[in-house]
Amino acid sequence: ATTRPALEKPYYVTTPIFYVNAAPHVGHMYSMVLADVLKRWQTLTGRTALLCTGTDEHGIKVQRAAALEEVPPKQFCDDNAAKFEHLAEKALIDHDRFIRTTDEDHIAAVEYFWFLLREKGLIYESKHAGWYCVSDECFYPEAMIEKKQDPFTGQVFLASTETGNKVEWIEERNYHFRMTALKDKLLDFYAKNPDWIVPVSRMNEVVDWVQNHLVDLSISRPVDRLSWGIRVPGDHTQTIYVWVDALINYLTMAGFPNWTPGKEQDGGWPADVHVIGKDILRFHCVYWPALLLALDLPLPQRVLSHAHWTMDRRKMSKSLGNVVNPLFAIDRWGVDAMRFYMIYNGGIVEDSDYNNDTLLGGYKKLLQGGLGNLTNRIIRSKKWSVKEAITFVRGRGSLQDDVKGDKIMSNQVALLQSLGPKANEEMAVPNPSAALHRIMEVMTKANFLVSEKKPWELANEPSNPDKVMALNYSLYLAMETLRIVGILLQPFMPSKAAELLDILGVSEDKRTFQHAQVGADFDFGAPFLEEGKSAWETLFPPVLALN
Ligand code: ME8
Repeated sequence: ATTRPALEKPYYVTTPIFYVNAAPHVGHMYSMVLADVLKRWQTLTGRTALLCTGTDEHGIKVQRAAALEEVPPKQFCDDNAAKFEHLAEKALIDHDRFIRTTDEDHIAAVEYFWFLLREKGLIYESKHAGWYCVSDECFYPEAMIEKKQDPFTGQVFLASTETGNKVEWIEERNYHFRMTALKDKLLDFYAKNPDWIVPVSRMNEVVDWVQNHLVDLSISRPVDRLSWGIRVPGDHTQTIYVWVDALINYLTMAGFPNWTPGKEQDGGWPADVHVIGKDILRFHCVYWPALLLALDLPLPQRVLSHAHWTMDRRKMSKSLGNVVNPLFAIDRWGVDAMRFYMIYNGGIVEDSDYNNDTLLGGYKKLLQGGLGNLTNRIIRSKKWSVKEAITFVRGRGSLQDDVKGDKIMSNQVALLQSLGPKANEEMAVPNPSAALHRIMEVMTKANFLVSEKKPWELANEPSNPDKVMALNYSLYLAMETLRIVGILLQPFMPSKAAELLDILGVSEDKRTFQHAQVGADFDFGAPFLEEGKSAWETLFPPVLALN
């Protein structure tokens, strides 16, 4: 990392900005944690990285939610944005900005973006009639509308076939973005960048939409319908469509309109990854690139479109109310265990059902019984000194040769040597879940190694040189595993990984990706203890099962 050019563009990752019509749930936390893990991984490798999260505050949905509570919209937004910001803090999201679409610089960026679109002749005024869904904040074509019946009231209503949310018929004059003019450019871009969307399977949906459903986009609403939004520059009878407003947040963070191509190292645009849920794929993979292409701005490098958390197999959503409060979950399980669960079990391709038993099972097996147990077994024993084992191995300087004849040990060395590079490849996809699974597998193997080698028996024969060798090497490999795994877990479980590295006595400046290699550090092994303490706290204490 030290060899990177000084002016390299910072890595820039984003989350969606969330509607403030209701409080956050674990689905929102999932996007935040995914983005955070990506950012922290880059930081670990020595790259400057930026993360932006925030709230989407304009639009009919928020306007109505505020009216329902009889609170002025700005105050309603302040109250709810604070909840998302609080979640970001509690979830240890290392964000560089919490952006709000009511921020002044964002409003200026949106107005300027509009101005440029108009300059290019890509905005025109016309009558618009169609089915609008307030919940999804978008129009749906006739072919995507169906009749539905409310199971409680029996009332029949028209809804989107895609989301099941209610639509209403709207006829009005408004401004349109000539998106159809970008059709060929979009299709050409997709063809040239088949891995732009992760998972790749989602690309088909996007291409299909552009090929078969692309129409010009209605990008404003009359003020008497939508007053809570940014006014159209030069026409204050119209308000800018909330999705156009919202998407531009990614550029605001990068300094637009002061940001221009060539200033990549300043603001970070183009984003390296937009983390989104699959529910907003079309907005990010059709509308957003169309808007950027319209202004000849570079497109984001990649879109990570993750699957959903469900409750009893139904999408967790604010409108259904079947949500888990992430703050309660963090209080109950601890933030690191919660982050671990979300990444380890959360889906990118397939939805995951949120389940406390699964969470608790993983905690017990992998964290308490796996990582915590390995730490205890090796570090707490009075039968040996891990520091001495490390010094012993360092003195011999022939790790590869010494373990050559031992399958379990040489396997562990090989696994440790490839762990960093392989996890790095998976993070580049990005597939944090795969990286985390791999890290945990290597940890599990070390527990197996300890069970097989039985250092507690080897320690009984200090005069047998073979046993002494085996004792020192098994302790060393267990310690190396903990050290390397501890370093690589930092992006996933920032506070527990730091605790683990403290217990191992790994100094602060030796916790980088470059140190996650066999033999990169021989100076660790004596725990850093808080003043006045003679032993460290258990890394993963038992948690009560409340079920
Ligand atoms: O769509 N599982 O905001 P939103 C996983 N303001 N992730 C989930 C989820 C679930 N059950 N439910 C929500 C908006 N999410 C717009 C975005 S961006 C320029 C504007 C996450 O509050 C997921 O990331 O409805 C999803 O895409 C996002 O929250 C939708 O949040």
